Amino acid sequence: MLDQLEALYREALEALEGASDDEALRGWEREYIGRKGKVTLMVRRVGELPPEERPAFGRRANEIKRELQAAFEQRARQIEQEKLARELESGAIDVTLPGRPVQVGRLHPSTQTLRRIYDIWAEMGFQVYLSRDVEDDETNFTLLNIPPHHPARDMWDTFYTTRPGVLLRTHTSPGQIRAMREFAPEPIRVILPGMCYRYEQISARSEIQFYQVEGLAVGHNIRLTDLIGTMSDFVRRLFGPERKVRFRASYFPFTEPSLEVDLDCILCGGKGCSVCKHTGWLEIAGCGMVHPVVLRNGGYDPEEFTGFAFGMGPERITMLLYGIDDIRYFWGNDIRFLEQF
Ligand code: FA5
Repeated sequence: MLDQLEALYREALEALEGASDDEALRGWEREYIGRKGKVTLMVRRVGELPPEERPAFGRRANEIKRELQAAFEQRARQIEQEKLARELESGAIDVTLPGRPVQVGRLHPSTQTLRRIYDIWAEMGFQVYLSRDVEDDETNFTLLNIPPHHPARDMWDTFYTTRPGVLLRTHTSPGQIRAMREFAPEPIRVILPGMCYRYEQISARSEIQFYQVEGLAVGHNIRLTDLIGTMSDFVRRLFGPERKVRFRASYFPFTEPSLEVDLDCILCGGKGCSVCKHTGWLEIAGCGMVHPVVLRNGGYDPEEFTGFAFGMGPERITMLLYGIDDIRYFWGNDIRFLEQF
């Protein structure tokens, strides 16, 4: 029966050569490899063979089926091209017609904002340092001066993994420790962008995953005025020179003193609207002077070194830049939203 199969295979290949149009091709498909085709029926007869011959027959049958299918597809492409060539020669195809527009992809709005932020900090001498998304409890909290049971841990609702002490970072600040430990005692100036995760109630302003861009400068004689000047400069470079910037006292366990940076509301110009909750100001970043405990945990002597750090949210910044009123659009995968950027 194997011989019969081989003969049928050769016959099928020859017949395929002779098929010169779509109709003949479909006829060939039915006759040989269709559900009731000759090859299919012969393959089904495997049960008539003595058991020891079946595996070899089955293997060869599968090969032949694959090869005939491939030969069929190749012949179909050939016939299509021949048809096209004939149409071109006879002038039935108008090659001067404009082509169909090609759909072009684009960058996600968060990526666009991140790149603007990188460019501005690069102009100010900050390098990008990438830290990890999956962190340990110690680096995410303890080394940042947030020991277990410190009430400040309430500020970050955390996604813990099933492995004790391993979590998804709630902010990019643990990257400060990793960068310091890599570079100490050299002065550093880095930004640390990355995705953060918080087990929060999703709302128009809060997502459970969002980007942050952290910044860290450590060196000699870095003062609070350097932080204020640098942040003001950044805000004006991103939002325009006419913007007003305000600093408010705040609290973060890993900075002392701590500040929050506000921008006069882009939408209402400071008069008060629903976006700025009628205050005329929008918060865009947290910042402060690196706490001596954190400097020491990073490998710097706080008697000799000082530094500043900041953290900002690119999605919130994108919302301000484009007047987007709901953060849920960012990861909702609605192409109508994404196409606008
Ligand atoms: C922090 O996470 C601090 N680590 C920032 C910091 C770094 C302060 C260094 C001082 C020194 P905060 O929780 O405020 O702070 O978050 C910082 C920014 O992340 C916010 O201003 C906001 O833009 C963004 N952000 C925070 N939570 C969310 C959320 N749920 N959805 C979207 N963006 C968020």
